[in-house]
Amino acid sequence: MPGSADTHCPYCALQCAMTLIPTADLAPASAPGPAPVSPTAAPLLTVAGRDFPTNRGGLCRKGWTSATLINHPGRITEPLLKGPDGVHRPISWEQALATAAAAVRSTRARHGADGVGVFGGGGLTNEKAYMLGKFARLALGTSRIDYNGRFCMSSAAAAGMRAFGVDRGLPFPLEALDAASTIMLLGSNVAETMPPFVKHLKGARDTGGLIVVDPRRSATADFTSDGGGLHLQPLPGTDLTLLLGLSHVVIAENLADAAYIADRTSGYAAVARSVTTFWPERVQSLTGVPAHLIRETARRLAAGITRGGTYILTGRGVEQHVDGTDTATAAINLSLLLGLPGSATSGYGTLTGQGNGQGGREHGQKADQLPGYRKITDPAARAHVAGVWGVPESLIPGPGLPAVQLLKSLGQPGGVHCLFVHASNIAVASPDANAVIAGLKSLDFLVVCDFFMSETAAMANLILPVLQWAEEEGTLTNLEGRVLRRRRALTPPAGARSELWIMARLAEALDAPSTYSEDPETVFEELRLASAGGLADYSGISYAMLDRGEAAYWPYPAGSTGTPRLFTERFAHADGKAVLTPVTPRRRRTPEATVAPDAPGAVRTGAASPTAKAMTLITGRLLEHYQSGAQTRRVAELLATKPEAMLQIHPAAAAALNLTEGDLVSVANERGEVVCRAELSTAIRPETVFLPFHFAELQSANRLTEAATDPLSGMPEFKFNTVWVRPVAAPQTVTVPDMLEIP
Ligand SMILES: Nc1nc2c(c(=O)[nH]1)N[C@H]1C(S)=C(S)[C@@H](COP(=O)(O)OP(=O)(O)OC[C@H]3O[C@@H](n4cnc5c(=O)[nH]c(N)nc54)[C@H](O)[C@@H]3O)O[C@H]1N2
Ligand SMILES: Nc1nc2c(c(=O)[nH]1)N[C@H]1C(S)=C(S)[C@@H](COP(=O)(O)OP(=O)(O)OC[C@H]3O[C@@H](n4cnc5c(=O)[nH]c(N)nc54)[C@H](O)[C@@H]3O)O[C@H]1N2
Ligand code: SF4
Ligand SMILES: [Mo]
Repeated sequence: MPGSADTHCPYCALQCAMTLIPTADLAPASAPGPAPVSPTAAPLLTVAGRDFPTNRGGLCRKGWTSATLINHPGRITEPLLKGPDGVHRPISWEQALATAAAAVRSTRARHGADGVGVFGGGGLTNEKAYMLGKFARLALGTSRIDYNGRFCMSSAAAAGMRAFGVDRGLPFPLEALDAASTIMLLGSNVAETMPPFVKHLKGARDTGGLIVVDPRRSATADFTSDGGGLHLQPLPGTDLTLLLGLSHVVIAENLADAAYIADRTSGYAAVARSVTTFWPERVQSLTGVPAHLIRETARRLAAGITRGGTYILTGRGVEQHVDGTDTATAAINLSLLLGLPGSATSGYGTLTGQGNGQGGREHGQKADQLPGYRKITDPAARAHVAGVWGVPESLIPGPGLPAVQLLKSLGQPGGVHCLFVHASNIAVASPDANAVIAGLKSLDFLVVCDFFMSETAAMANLILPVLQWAEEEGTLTNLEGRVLRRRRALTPPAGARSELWIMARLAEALDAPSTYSEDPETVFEELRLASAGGLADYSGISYAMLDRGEAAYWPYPAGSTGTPRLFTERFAHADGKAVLTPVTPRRRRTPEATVAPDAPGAVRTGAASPTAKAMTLITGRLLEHYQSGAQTRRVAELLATKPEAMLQIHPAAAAALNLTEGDLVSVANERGEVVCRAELSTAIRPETVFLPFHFAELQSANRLTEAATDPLSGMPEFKFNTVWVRPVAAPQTVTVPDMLEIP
């Protein structure tokens, strides 16, 4: 049995370092420090924070309680096949693999190879994400693979590629923030989404240099009151306009770095022209942010550069919009005007979300991508990867469909009819979730790899039980672009299998070309070769050097020492310059303009009720829950603290609806309805309401979100939707399912 292991948290991209100690190895008195784990069964592991530059020994509640999921009573430990009666029953692995292979063959025969689809996840290790891309293209022969990172990092990635020629979320180590005097966070609530990250804001916070842009006074925005920082509270979806206003002031007040712009960028003239009409008073009228705060922000950003450094960071609040790429581009343009990217003490970055949100977007689970962040349409990239795989280049399919389009194609003519899902709970996390659920129901066959009965797994014809983080070896790439080792502390349950094993066995059953190792280190060695020469080059990284504790920031070509800080000399475009691209806001809808209360189907129940109020819905996260909640809703301690979704609403809006704290509300639009309790708070703008997306069924925020997408990135609109809010009379309509009771 493996012993204690130095590894990293199973959840977010901060990848806090932790040590896992098998409980059996611990004498009762020797537990190192407090590990407030409250299990439903006796825990098999004790979690201890471990010192590391990003988390400095700290973990959030999710990390501390993560081990309770290892031997959770709801853990799936045998393959399950759904019978004609809709009941899942255990079958052997031999039967499971034969059933999956037969489903693939039958769909292929009826609909062609593109009738089979794969949906991956940014939580998968580099090895699994790499193998999933290869498995889809060679073993299934399909182009139809994409993943949940499309909902997460795609807009920031597209903007980074356009401006810098490369997409690494933070092009500098996180510790660089410590010395900065000025940090602007746009649409990011790190106090709840990466609590140990907050340590790195301390310097800026203490000196009044923290600037937070969020329509809510989030826990992070609250920090700005400490030392005289700024909280800008724009109307949701108006960040692009606000950023143009900031660039306008930077140029108008001669705060731009002219020498840097001349040496290191192209496209200045067009960008300067594009911001001329965005003077602060006009921007105030469009965004709701006072003109004097816009001027003050621009001045502070510029002044901070020589006082320790200025950083501009974006999160999902500005990126998860149909204009998310342009908004991220506007943030990059502002940074470039100020001369931040590539400076030794200042910078621009985006905060990657999922555990392997960075590495998971580099090695081929994206619809248009081959390993090493290569384009699948690039003949040289195809030839290189075909060489590594030992197959003719013609066997590699072309680009597939981005996630939202892939999900829209489920069960449609020419679409996907048999789907494999790895590491995503799409029935809860996708925009317009009711439509996605209908699509999943219309499939010929759904295979879900998971260790819990997620809402998506519950719909599957076949569930294949996989390993949890503490049971597997591999690598993940954190939000800094640093490659980390995940290490095994426990022997997995007898019936669970690694995804590498599953893909290897299925490839065999499908007579696939090339090789599919089930050993993570062997797969990593292949990934190194496949990534060599690409943008995300891992060829100089090995398990051995990671195990010696060496820091590995990509690009890390063989023979180099890696790249902690990017752009110090040049950007990744051919001429070495960063590209300034002019962007302009497209007209946005107002709540009142979109859905009339009496429009057919506008609101499922009580649409024409005089008490219904049109409001803007934004969605996001709570500290206690992770993503679709498939994991954290099963942690007793977390569920006890946040057992249900609550609609955050301003007291003035609530008063107009005759709502008081804890009242039931219906939140609805033409796509669906959520019923939950109201939480009155002056932290939110009066025309806006907020819902977390961690809950399912009648509390699933994605029943309301729109599947419209950003034309450049494919990002859906998660953070600007129109809803009708009204009180609900009958309290018994809301029951919170007790996840711990679910088998
Ligand atoms: N507790 C917890 N932590 C997590 C996760 C989790 O599910 N739970 N998930 C991880 C992942 S995958 C990700 S991607 C990250 C996400 O981390 P964040 O980006 O910090 O998370 P969100 O809560 O989605 O959005 C951040 C803020 O954006 C604001 N916002 C909404 N609309 C707008 C807008 O139009 N403009 C502006 N300026 N702000 C807006 C919201 O009010 C919210 O406070 O978190 C990671 N960490
Ligand atoms: N309304 C709204 N919707 C959103 C967002 C939002 O802000 N608002 N944010 C979006 C963002 S940023 C993201 S990242 C997505 C995330 O949403 P999802 O893609 O649903 O992410 P998770 O809930 O983490 O789902 C992971 C599933 O995979 C399982 N799992 C974990 N590790 C593994 C593994 O190694 N292998 C396998 N096979 N399974 C594993 C878990 O048990 C869980 O069921 O949600 C998006 N949806
Ligand atoms: S901040 Fe993220 S990585 Fe750190 S303990 Fe919490 S969930 Fe885990
Ligand atoms: Mo994410």
